Amino acid sequence: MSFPYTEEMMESVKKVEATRAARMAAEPRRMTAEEKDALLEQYHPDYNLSSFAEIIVGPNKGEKAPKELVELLQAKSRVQGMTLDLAHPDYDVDVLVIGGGGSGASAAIEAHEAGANVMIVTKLRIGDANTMMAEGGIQAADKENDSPAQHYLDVMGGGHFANVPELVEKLVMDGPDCIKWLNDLGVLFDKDKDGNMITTHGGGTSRKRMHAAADYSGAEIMRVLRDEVQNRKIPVVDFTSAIEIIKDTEGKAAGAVLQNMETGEILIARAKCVIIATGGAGRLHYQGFPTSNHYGATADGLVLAYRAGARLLYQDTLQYHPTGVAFPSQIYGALVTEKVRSMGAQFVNVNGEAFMHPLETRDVAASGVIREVSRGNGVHTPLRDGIWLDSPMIDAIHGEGTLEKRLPGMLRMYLRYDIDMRKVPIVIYPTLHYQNGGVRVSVNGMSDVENLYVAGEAAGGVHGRNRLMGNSLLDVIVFGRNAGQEAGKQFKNV
Ligand code: MEZ
Repeated sequence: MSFPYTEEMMESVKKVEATRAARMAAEPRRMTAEEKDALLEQYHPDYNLSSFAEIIVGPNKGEKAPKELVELLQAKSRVQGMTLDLAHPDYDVDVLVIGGGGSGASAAIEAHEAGANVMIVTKLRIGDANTMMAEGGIQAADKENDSPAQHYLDVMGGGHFANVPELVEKLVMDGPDCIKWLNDLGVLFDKDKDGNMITTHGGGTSRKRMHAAADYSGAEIMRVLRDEVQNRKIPVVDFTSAIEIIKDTEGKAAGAVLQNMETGEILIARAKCVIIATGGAGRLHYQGFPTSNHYGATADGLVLAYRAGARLLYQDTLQYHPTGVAFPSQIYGALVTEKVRSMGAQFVNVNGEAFMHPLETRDVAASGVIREVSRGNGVHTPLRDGIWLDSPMIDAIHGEGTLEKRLPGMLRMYLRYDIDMRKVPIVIYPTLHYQNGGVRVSVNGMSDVENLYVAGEAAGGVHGRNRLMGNSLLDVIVFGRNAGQEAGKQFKNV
């Protein structure tokens, strides 16, 4: 196979191969604590929070939210000037779930379980969501050498202790039960020959607690949740966007104004409780970054909740996944799962130097990649300079056939462009991946507006200023279920 790499790139590949050979020849042993410290200093001697803040906030530094979001928040209401007949709604339900991804589906299932009359409304179709695109896995501390307390410390440390502690506690305490719930619903998690779940490390995690279904974990979870919604006959109104939250005379959420995306028709949904589960904002391409997000991730939940009177948290912090595709340009910005690094692939610069530990937290790793490229040590490709991710290392460490078995989606994605990641490294650069903040919620999932719940990426506080790998899928399931259960209880009292 001839790779579409330039001669210059192939020259650099030889240097990466030499680094790999030297690493494989070195006698494997654990590093001492002193060696680890020295290495960390060498990797990011001038790393500190404020230097990273400059990278993430960039030209908007000092503003509370990126300008793209400020514009959306200031946009005039789309229902102004329209006469709406709230007395004769088109839909009348106990619980209205806005959003058809992992958190919306989980919320709907639990509210239905509680006996509520539930409806999902989604501007695309159920499953058209970031959950579907999640690759690497879902974290939960359910192994003997692990504990929710250990998980808690990792999440707080990863989030720079800006996390809301009660939300983190809920996340980690409910984690093991969520894995069981998903497994019982039929998610085909990776298991060994004895039926035990296989778990791996992620950046910033002190234990192997990443549960996966190859490298299409989110798609597998979404498949099962969608089936469950269908089995329960929960109505789904698709291609219909929520454009305003309706509040009653006491200021409580009481439904939503909807708009059919195909016909433009305005519809009224009345509800005793509303759950916003519309995901994040990555598709706004803040600061012109490419994104790993699906095309519906346009901050809808933030805007809906804010206009209804809810508060937003940490709008100045976004997550750049360190490994987005930099080459080939046809898939620029697509996600290269962190699992590639969990399984041993190193970041290597154009000179063949492995300059950073592969399992740094994402904020450190993304800033490390940007810094290395800006120092002129990037791999030159036609679209943008990036960094090698030494994917052939995976088979070198774990044996031939491992990459094919554990990362089939990645392998296929690159083979389409004549790049065999088992044989040559791939070029990466950070891609806009996640909104760390979101709508402020209490531990029962309710926003500052009564009867308005927010779950999943639309809500903020769990991850502080930086999320760890696999905690988004967990957040989506834990807090989606939680909002559904709480709304289910609530509707009985309304
Ligand atoms: O949690 C994530 O964002 C995740 C697991 C992504 C990935 O690298 O696969």
